Amino acid sequence: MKKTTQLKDILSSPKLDFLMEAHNGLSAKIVEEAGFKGIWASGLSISASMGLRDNNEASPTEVLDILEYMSDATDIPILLDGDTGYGNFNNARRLVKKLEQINIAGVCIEDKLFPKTNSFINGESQPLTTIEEFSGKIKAMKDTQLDKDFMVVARVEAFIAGCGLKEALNRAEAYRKAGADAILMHSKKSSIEEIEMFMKEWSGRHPVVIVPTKYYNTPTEQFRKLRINTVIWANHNLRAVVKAMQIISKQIFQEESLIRVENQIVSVEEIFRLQNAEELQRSEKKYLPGTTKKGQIGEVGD
Ligand code: SPV
Ligand code: MG
Repeated sequence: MKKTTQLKDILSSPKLDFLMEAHNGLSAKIVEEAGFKGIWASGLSISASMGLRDNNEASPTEVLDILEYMSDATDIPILLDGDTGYGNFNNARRLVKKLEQINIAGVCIEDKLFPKTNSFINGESQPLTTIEEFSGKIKAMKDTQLDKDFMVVARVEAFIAGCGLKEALNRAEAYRKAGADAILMHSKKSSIEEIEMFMKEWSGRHPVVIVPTKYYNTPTEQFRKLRINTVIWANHNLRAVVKAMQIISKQIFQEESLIRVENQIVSVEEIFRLQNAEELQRSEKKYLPGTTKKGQIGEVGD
């Protein structure tokens, strides 16, 4: 099945599904191997892994380069966190064109201003764009896609900006009418109360995606009860890897030795496996006969 169709199934099926964050080719592969049906290419994680802030400091081209590695490394669909679409409708529709070329299944855009700020920073200064401007952007993106199953998800930042339920509902409805394939309703509350209020009023009129980073204490069963379609675990691989690297760097620095470290980390062979090094060895036998003798190019593990 095409990646776009797979993502469409994830987003629109009434059964709760999950997207897991990845930020490069390796983490994308790890997400796929863990069993997830789809990947969230997080703006926060991709920018952080570049050593940049989540303020559109990375150019669209730089993000597209990372996405291409992620797409090539995996067979499951990727939903890009496309921030605001990197500008107005014109930038956003060009983004769709480029994403389709590298087999990215969909993009989520948020109704803020370019350059964006991460939703969990400076809550008071998260200016929203107008409903009209954002609706035009969604329409332009949907009109541009060549594959009918390419997904455009509209992210409502009304709660993040401190606007109430009425504004959140108005915006979600306008974006649904503009052609968005799903609504991502974001909240930075530590409880699910805003999402719960929204879901009650929304009453299943279009698929809903949530990002429970701040209300992580909510049992998943509650998401099912509220009839949420998709949950994004948005930044947990980045945070896991930061913790692991901080611990190991500190330990090696302090101990000036690898003796106690080796059994805390994966083997070099595991890295080769993730890189599919074995495939290259097999291909060399087929395409470069007589050149895989010990000591020559193509030997893995020496
Ligand atoms: C991201 O992962 O970059 C997101 C989700 O946009 S959040 O950071 O939770 O707003
Ligand atoms: Mg983001």
